[in-house]
Amino acid sequence: MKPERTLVVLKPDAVKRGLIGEIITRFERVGLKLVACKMLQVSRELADKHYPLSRREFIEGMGKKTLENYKDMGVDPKKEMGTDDPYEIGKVIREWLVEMITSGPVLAMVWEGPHAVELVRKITGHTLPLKAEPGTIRGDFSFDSSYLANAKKRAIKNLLHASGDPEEAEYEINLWFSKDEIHSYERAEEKVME
Ligand code: IDP
Ligand code: MG
Repeated sequence: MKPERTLVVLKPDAVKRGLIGEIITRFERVGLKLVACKMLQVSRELADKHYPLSRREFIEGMGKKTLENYKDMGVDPKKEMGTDDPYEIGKVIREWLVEMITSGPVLAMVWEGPHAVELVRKITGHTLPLKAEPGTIRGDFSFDSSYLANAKKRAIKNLLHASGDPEEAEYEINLWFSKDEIHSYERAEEKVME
């Protein structure tokens, strides 16, 4: 099986809370290989490309997650956000996201291994930390929800970004890293797990 690669970005809330080591450890101990890593201040241009307005299903998906969270909590989306259209809600959230990811330094990484995309998402946990299982990064280190975030007109503080599928991973790795920033080496587990 060809090893997969996936992009992980520790967002400013993770960096500022001193959770870099804790988060890296979780990916390392499962057997994933860190093949690229850098700290950077994200520009508006990179943020716009990372959260592309043209990806309608992504924008709408964020709106849908918000609507689900509101339904669970008995909140009227029209009262809270002025609309119940998932695309319109998604566009507003995307702007908050761009503000958040450019608000301080982030740590961008590429992790490699079999099923890397799925494995990283599993360890990361649900988008809404309130819904994320204990044992996942988001479930263990945050309690944020759409309700709390939207009331303060900010993005959900869920500590990290992780590519959603292999196609997204390929696009994002090319966007964040040049070829010569991605390294190749062997981890001891590779022999044991053969
Ligand atoms: P993901 O990070 O789990 O892949 P996406 O649906 O891709 O989740 O959303 C991207 C980011 O947008 C989330 O990580 C979160 O920071 C933010 N976000 C998603 N839904 C909401 C919301 O309802 N309010 C505020 N921010 C949100
Ligand atoms: Mg996503």
